Amino acid sequence: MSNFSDALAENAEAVTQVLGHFLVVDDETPEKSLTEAMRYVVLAGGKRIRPFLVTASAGLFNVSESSALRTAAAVEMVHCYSLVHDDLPAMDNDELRRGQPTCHIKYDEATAILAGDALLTKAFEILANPATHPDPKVRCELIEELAKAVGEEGMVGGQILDLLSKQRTLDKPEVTRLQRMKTGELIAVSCEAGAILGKAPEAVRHALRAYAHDLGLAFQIVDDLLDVEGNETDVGKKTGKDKAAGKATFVSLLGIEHARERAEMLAEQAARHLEIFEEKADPLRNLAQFVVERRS
Ligand code: GRG
Repeated sequence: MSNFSDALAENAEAVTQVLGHFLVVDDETPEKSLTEAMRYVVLAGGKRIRPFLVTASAGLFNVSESSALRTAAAVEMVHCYSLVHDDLPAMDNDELRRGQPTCHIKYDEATAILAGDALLTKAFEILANPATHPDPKVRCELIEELAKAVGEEGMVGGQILDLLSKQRTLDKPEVTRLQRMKTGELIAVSCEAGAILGKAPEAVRHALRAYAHDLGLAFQIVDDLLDVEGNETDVGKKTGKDKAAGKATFVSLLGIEHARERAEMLAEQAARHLEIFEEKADPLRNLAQFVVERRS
């Protein structure tokens, strides 16, 4: 796994550089505190799993490095926006994220809301720019698919279901649907982005979607396990929250042991969808293994 960790770290570094390049603080402007907050959020580390999915899937289709990294940076901006808004007092009210104070604690609530808004819109600005891909149809498709993945049918819809779940205990199909929307759809579009950039045929995209579907669920089950078994220092955020909030999770529904088995089974199943790509898909196979072995 150490070779994979190096590959993940190398990709994270490349994406971080691109993110930094998109967010330049202009000391001459009074609105510079907004850009500072955006930089604080996106340059704070994180595993950069979604950007890795974009560049690894783009690698299957000989997409240019610049197209892949710009798209990866856009996806990471959307992910970071969701973390900032999720941490707000009106949502999860968290003070720690990626091992440092959340955006509203470091700055203030209004700045955190605006930094999240500006990261979301910046992501679409990047995707719409011809430097991301010369073909406008490809850019439109990226924009459409990302918008669907993170809007009411995807992440934001999943977030409202999550907030509502505090009022009523959900069953397994309901938790699965919620998590698929809340975290799975962004993971899926990250995988599909490489195929969109590479104008890949539908059969190939179908295989990537199937991989992403299983990977997303495995990722969420491990997230639930980390909330129970992990500690704040390793995980970089408060743990034990799901139980305290009385929320149904894969762990509360399946138990720790079965939840871990399910995550491992899903990661293996995810890897099997990649057979058509042969060894070219090894980075995606390794990522599936990493997702179930992660400790943060
Ligand atoms: C507020 C619009 C809105 C959406 C929030 C995704 C989400 C919906 C909230 C994030 C809160 C959370 C802990 C979700 C569980 C899964 C998840 C997305 C974990 C964080 O992702 P990682 O582990 O984080 O990839 P890093 O920091 O490594 O990028």
